[in-house]
Amino acid sequence: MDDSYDCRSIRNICILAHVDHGKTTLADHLIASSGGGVLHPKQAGRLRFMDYLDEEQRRAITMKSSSICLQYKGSAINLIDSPGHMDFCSEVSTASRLSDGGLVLVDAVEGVHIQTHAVLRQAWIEKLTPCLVLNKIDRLIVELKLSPMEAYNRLQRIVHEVNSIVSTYKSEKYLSDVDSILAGPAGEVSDENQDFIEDDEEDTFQPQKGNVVFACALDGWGFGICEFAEFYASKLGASSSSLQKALWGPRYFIPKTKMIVGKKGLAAGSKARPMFVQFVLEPLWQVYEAALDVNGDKKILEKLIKSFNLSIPPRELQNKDPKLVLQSVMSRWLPLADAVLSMVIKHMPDPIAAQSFRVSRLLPKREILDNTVGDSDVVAEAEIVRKSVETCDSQPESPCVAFVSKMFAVPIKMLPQRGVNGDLLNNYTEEGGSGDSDECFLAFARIFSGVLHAGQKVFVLSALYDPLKSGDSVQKHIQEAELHSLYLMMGQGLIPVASVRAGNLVAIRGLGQHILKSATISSTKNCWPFSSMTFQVSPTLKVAIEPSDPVDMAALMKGLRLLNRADPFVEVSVSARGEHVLAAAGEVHLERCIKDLKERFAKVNLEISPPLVSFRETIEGELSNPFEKLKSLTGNSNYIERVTPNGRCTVRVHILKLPDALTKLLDESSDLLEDIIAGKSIQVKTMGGQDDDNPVESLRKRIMDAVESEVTDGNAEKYKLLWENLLKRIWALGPRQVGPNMLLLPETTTKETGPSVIIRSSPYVSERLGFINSNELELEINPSSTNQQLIQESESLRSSVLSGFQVATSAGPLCDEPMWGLAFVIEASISPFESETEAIHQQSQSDQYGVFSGQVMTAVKEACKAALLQRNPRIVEGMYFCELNTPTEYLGPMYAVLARRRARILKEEMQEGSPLFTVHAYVPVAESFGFADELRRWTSGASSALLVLSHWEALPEDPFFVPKTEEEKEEFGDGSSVLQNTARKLIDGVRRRKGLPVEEKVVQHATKQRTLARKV
Ligand SMILES: Nc1nc2c(ncn2[C@@H]2O[C@H](COP(=O)(O)OP(=O)(O)OP(=O)(O)O)[C@@H](O)[C@H]2O)c(=O)[nH]1
Ligand SMILES: [Mg+2]
Repeated sequence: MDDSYDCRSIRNICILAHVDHGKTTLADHLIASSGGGVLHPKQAGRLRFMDYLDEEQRRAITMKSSSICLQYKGSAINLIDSPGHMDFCSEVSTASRLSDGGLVLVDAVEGVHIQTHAVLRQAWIEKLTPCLVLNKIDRLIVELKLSPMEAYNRLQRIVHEVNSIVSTYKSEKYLSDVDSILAGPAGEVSDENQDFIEDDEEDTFQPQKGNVVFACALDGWGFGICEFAEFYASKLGASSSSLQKALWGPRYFIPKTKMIVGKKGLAAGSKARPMFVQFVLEPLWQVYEAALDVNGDKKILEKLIKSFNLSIPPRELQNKDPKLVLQSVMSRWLPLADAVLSMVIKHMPDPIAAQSFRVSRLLPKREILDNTVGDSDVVAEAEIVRKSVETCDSQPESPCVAFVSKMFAVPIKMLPQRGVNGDLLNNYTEEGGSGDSDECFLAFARIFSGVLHAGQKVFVLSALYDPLKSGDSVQKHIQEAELHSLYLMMGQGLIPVASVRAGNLVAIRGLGQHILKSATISSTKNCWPFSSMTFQVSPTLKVAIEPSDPVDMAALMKGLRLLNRADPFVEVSVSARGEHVLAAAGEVHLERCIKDLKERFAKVNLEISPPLVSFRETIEGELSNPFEKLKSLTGNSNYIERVTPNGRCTVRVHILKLPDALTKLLDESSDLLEDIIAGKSIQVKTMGGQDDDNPVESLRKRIMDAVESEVTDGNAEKYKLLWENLLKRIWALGPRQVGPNMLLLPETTTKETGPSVIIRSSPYVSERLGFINSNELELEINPSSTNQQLIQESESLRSSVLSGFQVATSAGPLCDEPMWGLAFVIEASISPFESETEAIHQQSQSDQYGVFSGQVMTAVKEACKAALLQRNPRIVEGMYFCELNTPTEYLGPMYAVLARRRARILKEEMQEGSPLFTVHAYVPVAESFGFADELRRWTSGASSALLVLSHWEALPEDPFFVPKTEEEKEEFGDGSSVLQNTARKLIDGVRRRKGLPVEEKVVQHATKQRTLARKV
């Protein structure tokens, strides 16, 4: 083993940015500068080396993250280029998990965009150390023709905006990226308060500290403030460190006194420009003018070449194309790779420093409160493993731990033909089971501790593995595997290596059968799995797929299996109706998946259904006075009643719409809620760093805030009290235990009528969330009844009530879609048998109506569904937040496209200093398919749109409003006389797709309805 191994000289970094801001172009220059003949400097910026897939080159966007190992001045830099397109945002998660630092790029002309928010957030979540690269500075000069002063203001604004975004993440102010965008442009700064911005010590990105580079990746130049500070130090007679502080912000140079002063030090009416403008931007602008302007003063170039002693071949200087001349001068004067890589080495941590900082995110400390499980040896060893991850221990004898952030498929013929020792390999031999495929699966991984060897036997731990538990339930989360070979990644190229030490990235072959998407690899069983990665969105675009020729079904299924493994984000499932459903992040992603399926994995022709859009069902919100509705919930009227066929159980259901903010909160916190409800955070507590806050407490506070956000009138106090009472009665959430619907217990004061007994439970969820503390909990369940047998029976029926609620909330009455934002108070009371004989008779009854527990479940389900129908049902649809950039002349066609898609415009704004208009809008998911294409067609490709899933929104329309409509009219109505009922159309669409009867409903009285069913 190489003894000169120096972990301190390694940097693991990724490039993150909005789509098209120049990541892959920047990567080209970094690769070219590291030599080794991988990429000739002449091709840098044009080849887009890391976009090696055909589809990436064709579309000119990156679709996956891939890594390359670079050498720079004695350091080894593992660089990961990530995609910026929303559809591939999962690749940003996988890239940032394996990196310690993130180069965040922002296009100086376009400024901060949706994905900029998203990548900053990802970097924050994964505890990366970020540095900023303001790219495409050339566009400010050549395209926008800004003056140096205007350019400075713009750059300063971008830096400020990026800083504000990071600070909102620090303060955890926003739940989602869309929230933070909607909160308004953080960077709105007027000239007067620019002094204020400059001096904020808390800012993450500060050019004067050296973690911001100004660049033009296309032409290969870039610089940080320090490059200029050093150059001017001797000229201005100041130290380079004091210059470095002065070259950004409102600092001015007074030539007479050779003093640097702030704004106050300027004489009144002084025309002095900030030093950054005077000493950095103006010379740049001069060089550009000299080179590109036909009448430009060519002497300036000569002077520059001389004073910086640049060696430029005369052939290049005499080139007829002024752009090429400029490029060869600029890239030698301010070489991009030097500026960026020296910043990386100086400001980004090596693996040892990084892992000690990131360990609280990667492997949170587990505090075992329950001493009855596991034994102390296991705990002690797991702690040793954690320590060695924390210190990035690369000794061969220390435990070996690696994390696989994704699996990727490589055609077998692309694998290296020769092994580490130059021996010829037969690549087709192993991979047990998948020998019939031409694809080989490699794991994209990072070693966090110890040394990984080819041929080593390791344990593969899934995220659910718990070293303290044994038995079958845990066995399925741990597997043994033998690593076949290890490769260093050079973009597409793979170099076989015998072993890899902690702190490095590696591609591993031999885990294809063991890992689906991500996993922890460890040399010991006594290791906790790494915490799961977070993804910005979930795959929402679903289609059903079938082979054109039914004979190919087996090939399709195998193809889907391979695709599911090869793409970290795709979801493959089989629907209740037996269709194979593929869920992708968006249209571009879906298109690539289908192409991969057809050409690589299944190799058969496929039929793709139109997108399957999901909806939610709810009731009309209480617009005017939520308080009144809330009161009625506790009253004795306004309920739906269902009785079991055997007459022994009466179910009464009250329904209430939750405040929107609460629904949103419950929906977005589902992961946390799942842990809390499963009791995880009680047994296993995370410690250290920012995780110190008690998550339960902060969630509880946010729930209260969400509830209070709804009231505006004078009843606030009463309303709050009522809610406090309700929040103490949460028995369960649904569907699937964590959804945004609540099952509330009847009030404790609710009395049984006669000898019957109400099925009650403890308010389990309230208890977990801490709305009710354990001594309050000792409520006497069913105090009034003395019939022990009946009480026992009621206890055994609890799960029936729960399942009834879960089933009802997972498929509502409108079109079998999940319910949304509803609370149900379910009062199910059972009465005793009237006589002994009846009890005996029960056996035969159970034959007639099914078992009693089943009857109760059905009654609860039916009552919940009926309650929804009775109370002004509404359909809820998913909304995309859409950001469009359009040149002014195409505004007309753009608005036309938006109008056809039922879009709601939120903001329209001219981008300062550019001919582009930025429009923010909400577009319903149901209307979004083909949106980007249509927009491109109508605006000749000038307008671009990015969609992010934003929120759920109820259509205000009553789906049953139109009393009698012929179906044709609904479908093809001209919209002149009969108003198109969109809600109804959506519901019928889903019902038809699901094969449910499409009904003509006439609601005459809220409680009475007539149903004319007609099968379509
Ligand atoms: N004018 C100018 N154009 C640039 C600069 N850097 C990149 N570009 C252009 O911007 C476009 C996008 O560049 P890419 O490097 O593919 O962008 P990306 O960020 O990798 O894009 P995705 O990976 O798809 O998110 C290309 O046409 C580049 O030539 C620059 O500094 N100035
Ligand atoms: Mg790219």
